Amino acid sequence: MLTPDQRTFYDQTGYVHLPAALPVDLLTMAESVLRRWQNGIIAQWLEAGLVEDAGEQVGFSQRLHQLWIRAGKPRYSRSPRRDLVGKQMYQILTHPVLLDIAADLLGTQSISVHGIFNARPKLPDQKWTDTPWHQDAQYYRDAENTHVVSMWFPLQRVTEHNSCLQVAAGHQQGVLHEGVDDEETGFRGLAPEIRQELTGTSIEMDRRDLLCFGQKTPHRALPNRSDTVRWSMDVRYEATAQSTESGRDKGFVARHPADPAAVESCASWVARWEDLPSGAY
Ligand SMILES: O=C(O)CCC(=O)C(=O)O
Repeated sequence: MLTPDQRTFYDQTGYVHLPAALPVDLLTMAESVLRRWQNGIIAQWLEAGLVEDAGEQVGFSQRLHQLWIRAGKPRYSRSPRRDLVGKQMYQILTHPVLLDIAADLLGTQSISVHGIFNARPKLPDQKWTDTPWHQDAQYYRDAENTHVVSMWFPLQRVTEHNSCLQVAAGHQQGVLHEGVDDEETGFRGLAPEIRQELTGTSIEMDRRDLLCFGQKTPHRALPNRSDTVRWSMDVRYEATAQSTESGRDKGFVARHPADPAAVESCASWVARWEDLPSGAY
């Protein structure tokens, strides 16, 4: 739960960094989901003959990087979503700590998971994974005037050297720009002339820290200049009563004290992804 000062800071700036907010079990589950995703990617490289072995002896902070270099630096899904779906991802999305923080920020106990969540396996020397300045509402315009809180957490310490996020405070009035496709990365983002006006604050974070920001808060990731993987996850929540169409599409009601039967089960949610092929967004 947030302190009154943290809550005021979020309201005034559009973001709040919560040190040591996450329990160890949540990070352990996130790592397990990401290891499963990583095994799938490396299995594809093995099958395509790009690597000779799966490098299972290499540690989690290095393995994707080392195998990616050996494989000739192929492109892979930079924001996997469908391939994270399963029981553990459901447990992460419905973790009581995340739901309590969401309830605090959204001002309601009836919380829906927004259907856009991601992992970001970011390596050095990969311009195409460098997320440019954007507002999340540029990706779901129906939330321009509906509070959707994004929550971002790293699986290791992040600094300006290994791709921490930067946020620009005090821009919650509206969507600053409908969005352009960034020339270098293809990510949708703010137009260059708007980016120039933003003052970025680097949010350096430890494992177990959480960064929360609103759907209109401009943010970006700095490049990863380390020689290790920068692992992170981002998840989103909205008030069930005001849930958006884009949020409901692959999202679900996660907490509803007045009507517990409205909460969607893991099996029902997972079934809604079954028609999407592996690798789909
Ligand atoms: O992790 C990143 O590189 C970008 C994250 C982001 O932009 C988001 O969570 O909205």
